[in-house]
Amino acid sequence: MTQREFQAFDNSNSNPRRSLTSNNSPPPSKPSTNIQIAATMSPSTQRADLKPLTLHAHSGGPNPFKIASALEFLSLPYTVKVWDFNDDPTTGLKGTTFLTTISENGRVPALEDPNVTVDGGKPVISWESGACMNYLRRVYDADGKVLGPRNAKGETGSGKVSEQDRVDFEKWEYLLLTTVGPMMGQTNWFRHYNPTPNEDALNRYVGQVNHYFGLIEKQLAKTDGASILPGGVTAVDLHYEGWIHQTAYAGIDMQPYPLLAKWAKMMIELEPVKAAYAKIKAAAK
Ligand SMILES: N[C@@H](CCC(=O)N[C@@H](CS)C(=O)NCC(=O)O)C(=O)O
Repeated sequence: MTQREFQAFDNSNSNPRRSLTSNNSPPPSKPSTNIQIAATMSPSTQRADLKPLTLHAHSGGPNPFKIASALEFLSLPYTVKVWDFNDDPTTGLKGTTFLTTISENGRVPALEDPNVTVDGGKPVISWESGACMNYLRRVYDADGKVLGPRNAKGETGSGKVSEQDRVDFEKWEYLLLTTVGPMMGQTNWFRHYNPTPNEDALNRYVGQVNHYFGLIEKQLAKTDGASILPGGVTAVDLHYEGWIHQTAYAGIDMQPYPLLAKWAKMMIELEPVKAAYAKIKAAAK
C-alpha cells in the first residue's frame, strides 16, 4: 500500500455545507464540564484537571476522526500524533514501527489516557475505534448525557433509557463497525488502490454499500435525517460520520439517499465535528 492510500478526499469540497438543526434532539454541543469520572480516577478530579489524552491518527483515514469528534464532544483535552503510510520507525504505520508498542495492530486510532492508569502508572491504551469510543463513553460519559444512548425523547440515564434503546444503539454501532465501514473501505480499495483492476470485486462492495445505505436511509426517515437513532445525535452518529464523509471519494451516488446526504451535511456542521477535523488536519501539516 502506498502513501496515497486513505488520503481520502474531504467530501465537503464537493458539497456546499449548510447548517441544519436537528429538531428532536438536545443540542449536541459542548457538554457540562462537571462530570463524574469512573474507573481509577479520584472522584474529586474535574475535567479542568485532566492531563491531555494522546490520539494517534492519520490525516485521511476515517476512523481517528470519530474519536477526535468524541473527545471534542466530551470537552476532553487531547493532543494528536499523526502517523504516515511509510515504514519509518518513528512516524510510519507500516511494519514494526513505534506505533506497534502502543497498538499491537499498528493501526489508528489508538488512544492513550494518562488520567487512568494501570500497573503502577501506565496510561490505559485503547485501539480499534469501537473500543476507543466505548472507553471514552464508560470513563467520561457514564450517564450517557453527551454520547448516548438516549430514548426517543432525548433523555439519558437509567430509568429513562430502556433496554430496547440500548440494544438499538448497539445494533447500529455494530452494523457500522463490522459491516458498513469495512464495505466502504473495500470499495475505496478496489476503486483506487488494488494493483489489478477488479470490476467484480468493486461491484460487489458498491452493491453492499448501496444495500446498507438504503437501510440507513429508512432509519433516518424516523428523524427526518436528524440522527441515526431517535432522540438525538450520539456516538453512533460519530461512527457513521467518519465513513459517510468519504462517499464522494468512494464514488457512491448519493442521489437515492437524500436523508443520508442531509444528515451528513448536518453532522459536518456540528462544532465538535468541525473542531475534530481541524485538529487532525492541523497536526498533519
Ligand atoms: N477497524 C479499525 C480500523 C483501523 C484502521 O484500519 N485504520 C486505518 C486508518 S483509518 C489504518 O490505520 N490503516 C493502516 C494500514 O492499512 O496499514 C477501527 O475501527 O479502528
